[in-house]
Amino acid sequence: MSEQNGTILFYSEASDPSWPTELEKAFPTFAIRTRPQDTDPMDVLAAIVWKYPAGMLQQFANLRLIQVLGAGVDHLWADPWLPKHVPITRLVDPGLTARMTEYVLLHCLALHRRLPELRSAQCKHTWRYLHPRPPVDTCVGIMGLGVLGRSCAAALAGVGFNVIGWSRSRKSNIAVQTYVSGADLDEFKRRADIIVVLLPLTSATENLIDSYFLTSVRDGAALINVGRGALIVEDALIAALDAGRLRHAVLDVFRTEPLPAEHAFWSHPKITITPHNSSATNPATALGQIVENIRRATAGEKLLYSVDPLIGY
Ligand code: NDP
Ligand code: OXD
Repeated sequence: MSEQNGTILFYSEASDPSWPTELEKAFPTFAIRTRPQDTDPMDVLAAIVWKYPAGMLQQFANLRLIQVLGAGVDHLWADPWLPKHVPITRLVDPGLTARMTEYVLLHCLALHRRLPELRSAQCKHTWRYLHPRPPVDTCVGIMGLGVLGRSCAAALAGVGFNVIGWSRSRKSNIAVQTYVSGADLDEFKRRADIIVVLLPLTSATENLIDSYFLTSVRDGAALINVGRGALIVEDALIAALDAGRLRHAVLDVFRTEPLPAEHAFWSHPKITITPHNSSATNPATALGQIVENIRRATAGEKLLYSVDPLIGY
C-alpha cells in the first residue's frame, strides 16, 4: 500500500465532471483515481461507480465498498464478475429526490390539464375547448413507494391530486392509500388515471408493464415512466397508445440509451420523450453520504442505504 490511506476509484462516464475534484477535497488522505489502470489494484478500498465495464471490479482484492453513484443499481447485475462478497450501497440524494419530484409533478399537471391534446389541437389550428377540472378528480397511482415514490406522493397530494401507491411490502406510515404487489395490482390499475412508474428494475419488475398490464388499465389512462426502460414491453406500449387504451406516455428511460434515432417512440404523437434527465445525482447533495459510507466501510460499521443483491434493489 502507498503512504496514503488507500485508493478510491471513481468511475463514471456520465456524471457531473466536478466529482473527482470534490472527492479529492473530501478525502485528502486517499488517492482518487478515475481509471482502473492508474491504480495499484491492491490499494483500492472503495469504488464509486456508474455503469462501469463488466469485470472491472474483480481485480480489487481489498475492496470494502461498492458505492453506486445513483439511486438505481440494476447495471451492476449485468456484471457476471461482480465481487458478490463486497457490500453495495446506493445513493439517496436529496437533490436527486427534489428534481424527480418536480419532474413528476410537472408531467402529472400537464397530463391532468391535457397539454398533449391541446398541443395536438394547436398544430391543427383547432380551438378544442377542454374544461379544466380540479386535481382531486384525477387519481395518480405511483408504482414504487420508496424514497422517490414517497416524495412524489406527498407533492402530488399537496397540490390536491387523489394519490394512491403500490409497492412490494405493505405500508402503514404514509398518508395516501396503498396497495401491495400481487393481488392488489388489478384494483390499483382500475383506479389510476395517471400511472407513475418509480420501480427499480429487478427480475420481478422487468417487463411488468406488458400487454396484459396495459389491457387492464383504466380506459384512457396516461403513463409516466421514470424507473427504467426495461420495465415496459415497448411493442405493448405502442399498441395500447394506438388503440386509445392509453392516451399518452411520458418516457424518461429506455431499454437502449441514448434512444436510437430510428426508434418508433421518437415520432409517436402520443409519446413525450426526455433524455433520462428527470433527475440526476449532484456532488453538493450526495457527497456527504459517500463520505460517511467510506468512513463506515473503513471502520467496519453498518453502511447507509445498502442494496440486497438477492432482491435486486
Ligand atoms: P427505493 O428502493 O427507495 O424504492 C423502490 C420501491 O419500489 C419500493 O417502494 C419497493 O417496495 C418497490 N418495489 C420494488 N420491487 C417491487 C415489486 N416487485 N413489486 C412492487 N413494488 C416493488 O428506490 P428509489 O425510490 O430511490 O428509486 C426507484 C427507481 O427510480 C430506481 O431504482 C431507478 O431505477 C429509478 N430512478 C430513475 C431516475 C431517472 O433519472 N429517471 C433517477 C433516480 C432513480 P418496498 O417499499 O416494499 O421495498
Ligand atoms: C439513478 C438514475 O438511478 O439517474 O440515479 O437513473
